[in-house]
Amino acid sequence: MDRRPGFWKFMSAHPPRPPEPAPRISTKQWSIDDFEIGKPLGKGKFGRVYLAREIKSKYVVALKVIFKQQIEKYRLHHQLRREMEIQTDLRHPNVLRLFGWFHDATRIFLILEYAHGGELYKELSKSHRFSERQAATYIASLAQALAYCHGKHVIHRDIKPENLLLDHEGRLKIADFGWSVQSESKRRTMCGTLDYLAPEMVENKEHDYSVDNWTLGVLCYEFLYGVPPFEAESQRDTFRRIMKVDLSFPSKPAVSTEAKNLISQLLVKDSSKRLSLQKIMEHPWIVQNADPMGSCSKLHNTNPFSN
Ligand code: AK3
Repeated sequence: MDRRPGFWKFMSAHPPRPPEPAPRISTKQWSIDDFEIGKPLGKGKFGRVYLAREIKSKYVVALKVIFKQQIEKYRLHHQLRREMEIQTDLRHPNVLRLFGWFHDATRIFLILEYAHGGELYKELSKSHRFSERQAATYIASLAQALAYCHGKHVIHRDIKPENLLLDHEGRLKIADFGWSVQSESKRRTMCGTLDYLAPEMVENKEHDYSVDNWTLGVLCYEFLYGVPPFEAESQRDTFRRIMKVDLSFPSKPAVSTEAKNLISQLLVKDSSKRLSLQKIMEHPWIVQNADPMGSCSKLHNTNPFSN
């Protein structure tokens, strides 16, 4: 019970207030002087990411620094602008927030939600592979985030472990919408790893939302086996393996039949026959293994009464 004087008078005079809106950081003109810069969090494409704190509010963020020279060299202005426009509109617990951006003479700064758990990719290389519970929880979180994005006509197109972050409770956040598009598909030029790309993407054909569903199959496989399914010595061989959907399940590590069933229904050449995001969330392997709270880190199980 609130005992502040005038509280009840206040309550009866006003209808219940709507929930507090998310901080509208993006409306202000920010500059580097508004932030204290902390430790580097990572080295990404075209720049570094730092832990930072907005001085006035003490709000902790991640600040990505991108060099304008690099953007100019690779002619990526439009792509970067598109990322900022797309991501500013996305609000989902499993999508890393982009709060705003600013620039100086040489650099562009992205003000991003800070993911305390860091890169999922590091967790994966540390433990080599995830438990079925962990894998199912991540796939369920990804399916929910992608369902939200697809509902807003956004295709991410670059889902891979390096672009997945974890928050302080081990919940997955999709990051880096640098390759994403809104509604109608656009062709892309190739660079970097092919491992996570669907056949229609490696062939540079028309593609739609279901490229992200394919990638969920690749990730699910990698989470459970520790290596992506079409890995090969050369890019050419990976290309061939993707085109043939040359999929095999090694006998070890032992993976449940249900998990293999889900993977097989996602790594399907005909994009219209891939399991929908809704069906992924209803799949028995997900239903039986995924933590509905979306976190399954060891960090999270600190309650002395659990178990
Ligand atoms: C914790 N790490 C697009 C282009 C060129 C938050 C760059 C943590 C982190 C964290 C981008 C990004 C990113 C999110 C994750 C940053 F379009 N969005 S990077 C590592 N640890 N917490 N964030 N890392 C383009 F021109 F091609 C260059 C981008 N975009 O980098 N976006």
